[in-house]
Amino acid sequence: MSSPTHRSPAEPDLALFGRTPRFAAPLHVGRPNLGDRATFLRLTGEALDRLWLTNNGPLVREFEEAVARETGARHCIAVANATLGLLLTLKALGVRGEVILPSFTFVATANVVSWLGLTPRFADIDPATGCLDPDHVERLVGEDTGAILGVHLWGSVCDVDALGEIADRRGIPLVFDAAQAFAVRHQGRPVGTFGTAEVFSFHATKVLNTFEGGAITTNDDRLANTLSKMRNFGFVGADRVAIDGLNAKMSEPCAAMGLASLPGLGDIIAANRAMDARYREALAGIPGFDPVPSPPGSNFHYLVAEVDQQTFGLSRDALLYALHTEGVFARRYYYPGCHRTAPFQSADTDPLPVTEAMGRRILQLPTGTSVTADEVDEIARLVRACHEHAPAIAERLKTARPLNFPYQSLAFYEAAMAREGVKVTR
Ligand code: T4K
Repeated sequence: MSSPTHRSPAEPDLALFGRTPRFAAPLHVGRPNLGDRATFLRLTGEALDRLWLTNNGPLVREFEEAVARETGARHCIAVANATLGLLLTLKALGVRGEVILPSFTFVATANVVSWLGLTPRFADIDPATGCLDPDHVERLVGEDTGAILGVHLWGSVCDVDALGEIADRRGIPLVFDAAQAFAVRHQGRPVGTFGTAEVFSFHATKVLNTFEGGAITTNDDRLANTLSKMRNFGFVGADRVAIDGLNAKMSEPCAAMGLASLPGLGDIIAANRAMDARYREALAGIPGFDPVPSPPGSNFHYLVAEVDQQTFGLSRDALLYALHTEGVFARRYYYPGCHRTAPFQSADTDPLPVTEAMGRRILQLPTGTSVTADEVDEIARLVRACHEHAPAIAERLKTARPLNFPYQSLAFYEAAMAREGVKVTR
């Protein structure tokens, strides 16, 4: 990149052209929302005083009750993370054979299926929601299908009725990966009671976090009972192991973080909603840059947009490159789709045209309580500037080099350039 002193005055006001990046401190997708610090420290201090740090302690039990109340589910089983929650749920349900799931999800959803020795059958998604397309599920479901594993994405909820109908007809469980869907409502009903069971993530990057953590909610008494044993190695007494379990317990400090955050969750969602509206207003009318609508019951945790290369003037990845140079670490959840990742690319997969198209077009802009309204406006101005200077940026990228940023691997850069029709010579 040229240094600011050698900049041509006609060049765009962008870091790619040697200007100072807009954001000195990078903005991320997934900065944690922190709960009330004093409450967290008090609760954690009490756990230390009790010398009771994990193994179904009082804070974990209180957190489980709070999550059950929030979701309306009869049972909540707190776990160490959503990945283990999903693993235990499919295991406890005795799922065999094939599991139908979207490819358009975080790889954890598919990891769980393969770790259980089950066969993933990837189905396409509904372009309106990013969630499983029930018509494709219907075509995939057969004698070997052991379960349907839907994913509620970006604050949208799967077509729970259509999927429920297919699962009921086949007599197979319907499990929802609700990792991103805590406090999301669907037709007025909170996520947590759909299907056979739902699994939330409370990872640091989620709307409510327990550092690492997750929870399974279900109305099925037997399943809940099995799960609570399974997450504790299968123990049913001090030295009696009744079932095949593992260690998926949530610790007391993690539960303390959840308890310190839950009372403020309504405020966080209100702030998310305001940010969502501000983004939409500030981004309005940028050709080829279309924010994906947030459903009314969303937790508004993600701002997702689709980039149409033809109309915007740059590919999604070229835009990401330009944003990253400015300190805006937009992400592309979920590219390239699980079916194109190493562990799953040999799976027997139908064509997934919507998954492929969405994967190439979508990006997420920084959100969360650490992003200010002024920063939202500045990000929107930046996106607009990238559109206005698209030809100059595309030209500039031909000689740009990979950035030394966490998400700017050489492969990322090469893929971005390939979309611009430029082959990178190393
Ligand atoms: N199913 C679905 C649909 C999911 O989305 C997820 C998780 C799961 C299942 C599995 O849930 P868990 O087993 O994790 O409970 C992140 C999260 O690590 C992952 O939990 C999440 N989905 C996924 C959507 O996003 P990465 O690899 O993109 O995370 P990472 O480390 O790059 O963090 C994202 C951004 O957040 C960074 O730009 C920096 C910022 N950050 C992150 C952490 C951890 C912070 O500012 N502070 C932090 O402490 O996967």
